[in-house]
Amino acid sequence: MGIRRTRTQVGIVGAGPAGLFLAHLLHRSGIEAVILESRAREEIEGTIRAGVLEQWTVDLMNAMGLGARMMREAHFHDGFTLRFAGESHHVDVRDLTEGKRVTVYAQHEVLKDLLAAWLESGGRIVFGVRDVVLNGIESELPSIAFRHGGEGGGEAEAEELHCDFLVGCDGFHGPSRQAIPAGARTEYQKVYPFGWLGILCEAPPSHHELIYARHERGFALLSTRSPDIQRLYLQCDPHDDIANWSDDRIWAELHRRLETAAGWRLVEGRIFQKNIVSMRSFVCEPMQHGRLFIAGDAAHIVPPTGAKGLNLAVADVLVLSRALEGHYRAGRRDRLDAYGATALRRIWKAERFSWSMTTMLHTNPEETSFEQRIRMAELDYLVHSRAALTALAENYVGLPFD
Ligand code: RFL
Ligand code: PHB
Repeated sequence: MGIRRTRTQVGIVGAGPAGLFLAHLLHRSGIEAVILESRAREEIEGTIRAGVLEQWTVDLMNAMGLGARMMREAHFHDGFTLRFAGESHHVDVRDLTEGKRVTVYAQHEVLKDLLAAWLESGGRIVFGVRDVVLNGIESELPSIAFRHGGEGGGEAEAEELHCDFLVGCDGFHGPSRQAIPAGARTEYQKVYPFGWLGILCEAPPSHHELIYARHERGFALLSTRSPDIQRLYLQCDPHDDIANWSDDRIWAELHRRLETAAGWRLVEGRIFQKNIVSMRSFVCEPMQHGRLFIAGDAAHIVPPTGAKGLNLAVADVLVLSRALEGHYRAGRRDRLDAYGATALRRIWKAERFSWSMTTMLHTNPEETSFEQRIRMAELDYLVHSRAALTALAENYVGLPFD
């Protein structure tokens, strides 16, 4: 069978937050985009990842007309709790940032809303693509070759999507970043010697806001998903096998790390999902090569302690959509040329914040006892200084765009 040749203005690889927000932003500006996604829709909508949205991400979803379900079902918190040395300290984010709030709305719920709206608007998305190859990125005529279909025994179809521009929104393991020649990119990386064990359980909330806890046995985080489902994390060995973690062991560890001198109690419930993720900080520079741009986790990774990854992916594509708009509406190339440099200024600040939250709140077997004392002093200073708390809150809800 021959190759089917199709055409669009912007070809997007990946239907995560970066790819879907970009497609919608372009559509609003009258720019045509096609999304190619390797997974099935059900898999995307069932993958549990991020939970916290920055205030401007919420505002953007509303401005795009995509926020109705979020406004009904999300949890809006005025702040969060920092817990260490058996004591709780409330960080009043709303007060410290002149009214901004912490929104807890799961990433897969955001994706469900964006996918439904994309299909409803008649947008094209191909699920289950394979053998994706980016061609001609240094030329004026780039294209994406891929195969799709054939699952039910039918014949797989080979297609070549010709585009003006290609955008790699295919996450950390996708092929787009690798399409930038190795000699043309620099990768900055830090791998942490710990990971997070995450659980979902059937339980009512133990607290009305998130709790980030530092304990000598390691970090723990209490988050939420719904009035009946809670999300919790605990620091563990990134190479540990989840089979080593019985439900009893997980609860014992969470109780120890989250308990307070004042007798606060964690509510238990049936655990129905558990997994271990490793943690890294990573940035690839530049974020463009010829007619290829990369965005979101394809270009950078943050450890989840600062709740920045999804928000940063959306920030990248907001910058990129404005640059593409400048190109199509006014024939301007300058904003496209500046895309990476503009996005990287925000990215490095989020990298700094995520790294600092991570090092402050985790116990690191590679740190000396001197450094551990410094971490405690850092926390003690933070919760007693309005200036330091303001800086924390400002970063947590999302820095302003400049
Ligand atoms: P994604 O979400 O990884 O999406 C990439 C998509 O590309 C597809 N793909 C391909 N498609 C076609 N062809 C190929 N060859 C392809 N290869 C891959 C994939 O199937 C996928 O659908 O990247 P994107 O869009 O850049 O979004 C990034 C975010 O998903 C990520 O940064 C966040 O989940 C990080 N994160 C958090 N971010 C926050 O803002 N707030 C949080 O509270 C938060 N908590 C978290 C997190 C990440 C976590 N994990 C699991 C690492 C908590 C955790 C535990
Ligand atoms: C989550 O609810 O999944 C979550 C919340 C806060 C974080 C990371 C993840 O910092």
